[in-house]
Amino acid sequence: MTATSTRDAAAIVEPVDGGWRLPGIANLHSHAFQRAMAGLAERQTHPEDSFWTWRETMYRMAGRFDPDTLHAVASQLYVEMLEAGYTTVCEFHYLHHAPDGRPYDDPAAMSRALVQAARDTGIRLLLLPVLYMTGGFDGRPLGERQRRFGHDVDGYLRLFEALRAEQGDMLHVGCALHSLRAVPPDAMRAVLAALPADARIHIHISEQVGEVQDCLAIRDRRPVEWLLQNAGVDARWTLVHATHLNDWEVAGIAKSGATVAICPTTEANLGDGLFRLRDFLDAGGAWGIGSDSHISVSPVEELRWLEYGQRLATHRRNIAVSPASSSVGGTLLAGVAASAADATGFARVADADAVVLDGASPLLAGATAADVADRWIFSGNRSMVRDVHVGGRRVVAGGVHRDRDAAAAGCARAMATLLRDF
Ligand code: NGQ
Ligand code: ZN
Repeated sequence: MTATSTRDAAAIVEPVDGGWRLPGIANLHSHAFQRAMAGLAERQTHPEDSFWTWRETMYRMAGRFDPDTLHAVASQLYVEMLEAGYTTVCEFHYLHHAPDGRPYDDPAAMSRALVQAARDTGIRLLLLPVLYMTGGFDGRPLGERQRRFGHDVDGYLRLFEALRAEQGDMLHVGCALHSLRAVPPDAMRAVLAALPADARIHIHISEQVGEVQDCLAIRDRRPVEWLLQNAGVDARWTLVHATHLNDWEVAGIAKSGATVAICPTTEANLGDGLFRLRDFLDAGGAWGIGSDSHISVSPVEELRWLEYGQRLATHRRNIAVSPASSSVGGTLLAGVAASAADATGFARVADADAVVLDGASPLLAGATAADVADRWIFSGNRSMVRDVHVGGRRVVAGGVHRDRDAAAAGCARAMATLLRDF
């Protein structure tokens, strides 16, 4: 375990003038475009609706974006993230090409739309261009609606390097492998070998039982087992979901130093299953949260449901605690703070990225540093976020982002296009 995660959680909550300062929260997993379909996949399309039928709706939405609409939807999303207390976002980006699969004149046009949205709104961005090559473990070619996601290894590395040239204080560029089903083993090895030593690597893994079964059938290993045995997983890696794990895999991820990006609201929405949180904490594993499909944009709700899922499954209370802290909120907040630097590549800058909760909120009346985290996470849905600072700049004041209205207007225009006959 890292030093931060064993520290008393109260130590990362500090009293400031009229409020309480917390570290800025890193959102470890985002597909910005999916914000446009939040609430639009909640009607039955099949008697046995599942992750896979949801994915069909998602592909329909994915097919409608261009750089302008992506910029508009991402800008609104990043405003919402900042107002909720996220100060860094890891964007797992695979809408690379035009809908027919042909690259844009600038092959990085869609990536640049995300970079611009992050710049405009003031959120820190780890951009993760995604390598996506095949439609399944059997190596089948991409389907028609997946074509805009695809690259060969050389084309991918050209995109990666073009984006990497733009890295700066507020923008890092890492590598995402979409999933084991979308990246053949030899391509994975070629890309990993070409990456700079400090590049972060994110991958979707073991989210669905069907994926575990296909991997066992074709690679004779479970997905996490295969990855740990074949990819040199270490602290530069973030494993997204890692829902279905056996004991060996729980211990193996923890020992590797990789971070697990748990996305509780999306995993609930898609019927994925529950992460083995208590076992992973006992193994000393590093973890953080992501809002993924953005059916909720709130670190409070992610952390609350991370804990509530465990309670519902075990019929117990107060699961996420540590030897250093009996506070669930404090343990959760310390957990996300501890993994942020490894997962995002941005070193923690003590005061530059911070969230100030409003000390005047009735829900914080009489609060102490020892109970602020619990009260923030477990007392409802009225936002307590007053100010948010990123890179030393205040981007949210009095709970409102400096460009809230402009972002909402731009998003409304984009949504009118995106939803036409959806
Ligand atoms: C994604 N989302 O890439 O957006 C995926 C769905 C897939 C989640 N896994 C597509 N939650 O996995 O093929
Ligand atoms: Zn995802």
